[in-house]
This record gives sequence, structure tokens and C-alpha cells, in this order.
Amino acid sequence: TNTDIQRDTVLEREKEALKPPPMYQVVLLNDDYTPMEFVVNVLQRVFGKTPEEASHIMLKVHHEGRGVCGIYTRDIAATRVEMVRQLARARQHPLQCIMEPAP
Ligand code: TYC
Repeated sequence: TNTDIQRDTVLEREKEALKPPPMYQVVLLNDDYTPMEFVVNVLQRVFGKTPEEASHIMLKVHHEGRGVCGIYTRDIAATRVEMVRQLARARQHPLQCIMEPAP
């Protein structure tokens, strides 16, 4: 009946609200032109990495083609991707940054 379906819908919504939100990883991609120091600076400024963490991630991207900068909720991930793109654009570096569902 109608009220049975309405009650089911409320229970589904309550169950959904208790779930942790979907998480997204922000990924840096390698290229041949962006200076290593610029990437290290971005990782410190945008992702709060220490200089050592930032260098480690930058070198991983340089050698393996890509690397995860962090895992966040959708809005935080999207904002950080935009920050990276803006910094890269301002210096005319081809640095690419994407977000994807965390596995
Ligand atoms: N490959 C670049 C260079 O040799 C460095 C680099 C690292 C670029 C990481 C992008 O996401 C990147 N200067």
C-alpha cells in the first residue's frame, strides 16, 4: 500500500543518511614540463604535505605516471583539484590534476 511504501522510503533515507559519504582521491599526473619544485610546492600548499611527503609523492608521479595526493569527500576533492589547476594555469604549467572515486 501507499503508506507501506512511504514508510519504506523513510527507512531507506534514514539508512542512507547513516552511511559514510562516497570518497574521492585526488590524483596528479606526470608531464615532461612542470618543474619538480612547483609540484612539491603545490603538494605542500594545497594538500598540507610536509616537504618530505611532498617530494616523495612528486617522485612517485614522475616515475610511475600518477600519484594520489589525498582522499576526500566530493566537494573537498573538487575544490583542491580546482586550486591545483588554477596554480598551474597562473604559471602556464601543463600540470594535470583529476579526481576519481576512491577504490
Ligand atoms: N616530470 C616532471 C619533470 O621532469 C616533474 C613532474 C612531476 C611533473 C610530477 C608533473 O605531476 C608531476 N620536470
